[in-house]
Amino acid sequence: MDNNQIKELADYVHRAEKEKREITKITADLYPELSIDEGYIIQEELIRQKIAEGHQIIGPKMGITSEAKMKQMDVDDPIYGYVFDNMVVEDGDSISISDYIHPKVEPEIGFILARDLEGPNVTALDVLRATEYVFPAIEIIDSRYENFNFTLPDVIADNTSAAGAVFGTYFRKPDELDLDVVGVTLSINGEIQSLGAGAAVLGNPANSVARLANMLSKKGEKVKAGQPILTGGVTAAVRLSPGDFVQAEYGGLGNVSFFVK
Ligand code: 0L1
Ligand code: MG
Repeated sequence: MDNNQIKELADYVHRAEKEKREITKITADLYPELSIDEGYIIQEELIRQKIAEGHQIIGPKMGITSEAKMKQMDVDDPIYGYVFDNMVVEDGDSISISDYIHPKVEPEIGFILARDLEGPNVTALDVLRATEYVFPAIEIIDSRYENFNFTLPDVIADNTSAAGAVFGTYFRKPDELDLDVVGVTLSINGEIQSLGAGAAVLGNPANSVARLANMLSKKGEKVKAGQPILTGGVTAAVRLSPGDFVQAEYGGLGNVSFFVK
């Protein structure tokens, strides 16, 4: 893949995001041989384009972190992308469905580190020792591809479907909770739509941060202190509709909610 192709494919996904328009996945016919490494090269170009347009990275996010999703996509590794400043939704605020294509939500456990973590060989214990706070969050995912139909390299190129993040404000030290048994319910208009526990995220969300540090180390990068990190969906994602009141309730880690107009 040459530089022109990288730019064209990043632009293809970026324009779909800006125009809130579904596109056919890259591997359908534009570039069927797209590899995982090339997916990340396109993601990096997409990130460069966003930064050039004045947007800022808020923090990293992990995706495909449940056994079920990994099996479904036949992969051994989770994937990562980035939440940008224009994706952040205040807890309790409203979003407009017209700002998205076909959004879904998933409750996640967030981390903020007190110090940078650099792989390889970072463990969950290293993560817990380096963690300042954990907090509740909801991620809004909105694949730019038709019907969320993609291969792993496609979704990596599309910044792992990142579209929104609602960061809760209930902060806890990691030793105040057993993160693997923190229960979460995701309700829409008061009815539970999906539920799970922290262990759904690679056994423990701290493992997700460790995997992120180890994957980033291959590019000479690290997980930075102070950035909110989304560790991956604790439950299955649920599709949004106008009029929805979305609430994630966590055992011992507070609530996060927002409205859909
Ligand atoms: O955050 C996630 O787990 C989403 C990763 C991409 C897969 C999807 O869009 O369903
Ligand atoms: Mg997610």
